[in-house]
Amino acid sequence: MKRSLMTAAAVCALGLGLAACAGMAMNSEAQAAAPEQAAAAPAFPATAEGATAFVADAEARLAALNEEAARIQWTRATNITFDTMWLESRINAKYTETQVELANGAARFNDVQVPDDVRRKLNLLRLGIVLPAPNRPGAAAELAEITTRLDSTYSVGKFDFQGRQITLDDANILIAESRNPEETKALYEGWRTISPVMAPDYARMVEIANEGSRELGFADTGAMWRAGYDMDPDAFAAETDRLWEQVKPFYENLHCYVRNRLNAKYGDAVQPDHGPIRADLLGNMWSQQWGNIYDVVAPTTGGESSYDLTELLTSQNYDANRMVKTGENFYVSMGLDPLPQTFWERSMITRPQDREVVCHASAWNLDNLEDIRIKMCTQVNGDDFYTVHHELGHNYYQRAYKDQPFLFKNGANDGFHEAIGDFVGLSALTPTYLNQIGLLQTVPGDEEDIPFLLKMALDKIAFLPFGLMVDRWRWDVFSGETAPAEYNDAWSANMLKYQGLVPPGPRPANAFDPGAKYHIPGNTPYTRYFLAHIYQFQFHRAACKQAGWTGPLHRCSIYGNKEVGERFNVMMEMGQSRPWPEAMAAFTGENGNDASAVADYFAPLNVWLTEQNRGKDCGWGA
Ligand code: X8Z
Ligand code: ZN
Repeated sequence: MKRSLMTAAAVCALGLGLAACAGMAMNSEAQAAAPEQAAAAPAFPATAEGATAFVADAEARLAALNEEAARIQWTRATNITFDTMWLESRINAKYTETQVELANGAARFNDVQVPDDVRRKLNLLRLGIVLPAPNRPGAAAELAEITTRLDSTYSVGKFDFQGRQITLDDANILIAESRNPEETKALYEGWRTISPVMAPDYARMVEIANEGSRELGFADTGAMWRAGYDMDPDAFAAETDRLWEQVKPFYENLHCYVRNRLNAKYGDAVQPDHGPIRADLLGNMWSQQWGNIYDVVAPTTGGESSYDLTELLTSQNYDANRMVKTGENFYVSMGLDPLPQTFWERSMITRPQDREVVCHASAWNLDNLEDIRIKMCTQVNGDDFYTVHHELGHNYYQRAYKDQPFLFKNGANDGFHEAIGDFVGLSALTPTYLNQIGLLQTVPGDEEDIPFLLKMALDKIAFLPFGLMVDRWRWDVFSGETAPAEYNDAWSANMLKYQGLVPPGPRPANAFDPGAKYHIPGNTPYTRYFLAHIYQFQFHRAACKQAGWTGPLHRCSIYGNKEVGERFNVMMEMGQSRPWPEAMAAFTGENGNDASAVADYFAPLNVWLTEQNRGKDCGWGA
């Protein structure tokens, strides 16, 4: 959820952001900034009572402004015009100015002894801004104009493909289905023609946000983002390295296997059997999930998969609304309340034909109470079946913590927010569940375990290095390590380093490939998804244990399990009121990040992949 620039309204759109936050002590630079800001703060004495009153006032002001901002943001995201962009820039500038004023005001209480919850809220005021503006006239307005323009430019992007103008939705389907490398190359390169225009705006945005971050006592905006995890920012970065080292051998195994199968299909001229993989051959515009090319890499010996989720959905005439209803039904089966009627009246579930919208899926709470909605350009396919569960996870989390005070209405950390729906999705993709809801006629036997796990790994394991590399690029951009002239080369270097991928051909001199991935122009921090890809397996393993499941984890479904639902809801209701390890412990009994659950889930596949790769030269030498 964002609440920086933006408000707490949407998770995933525009980098909402109280996501960051935590019980960090103020550092000395922040304390030094306090005296000059004190004059701007209202007259709350520097006492415990003064701090409590200051926080109550801040929460009331932010809550009111947040709802107004959310409704304007929704209006712009579901109808992009000159006027809605104008309105959004204006309210976002006002919101950012208020957030910065309050963050600076909070610093007055750095040396005051205050109750724990008040200290946490004072810290959250400072850490909950995704892109702060500096405190000089015009800065917040300039920043807001740029961010609205970047997000809108991405969202209206179209390019020419085989003689017609296509949207990203069209391109996503084509790149998923095409097995012609010339076509996939044209799609990959075509979509990236929408982003060079963004590069100057992006560089300017980095300058302004860094100026704002420094005024709040951070070295740069990336350092501010890393501070939101209830631990020292450097320790957090090291923690992501540690998790990556834990899962990297799985990824290298998968990479090696997929590369060999692509080589067998396309030949050495298109995909050599060594070195990096050509990014456009993986069935996804950003090569972030590879499940769409399951048919190309399916096992040639042993079991075969007897179904394809997209085919099941289309053959049973599912439409977008029915997919969302099906998603809701899963949450209801866990004992959670049905979605309110207003969800159905106010959500945007398919792409409107008469106007420009932000199609990238997001979940919103407009009034911080019950006005929850999703905004998706849903298509009837397996990917969007999963995304529906993902988005509803955000909505169910938002509703669960709605009775918390305003500053605690957020995920335990931003990775939690992304992991709720993914955790539910892990059960919703099991053949057992698909059979229970009548989509699949027969539950396959264990001969289909490897095909199933391979399909899952193509999405979940393939995602991990992408989940890491996006913010590794941004952290370097914000720190100045990567200058604007190096933006694109640094992006390609990260693709190679983390994912072992290369673009299908040389990139043009003016390329700005990062801008062709929503979360860059949308300013949504991305490490949250890397974390979510660990947390969802921790949640799943714990839930299956609670359910008394003793079989393999990939066959476990918690559909219909109200006890698990109740315990899960206890964690969700906590919102951001406590440091995230306490929320993790409340549901799983574990109090840290632990990639061993990923290893447990995929263990049989990893053995199988190791066998398949025997004698092969794995890795890509970068
Ligand atoms: O952006 C999303 C969600 C909305 S929070 C659709 N995801 C990331 C992406 O699409 O890049 C979910 C998986 C990763
Ligand atoms: Zn999400």
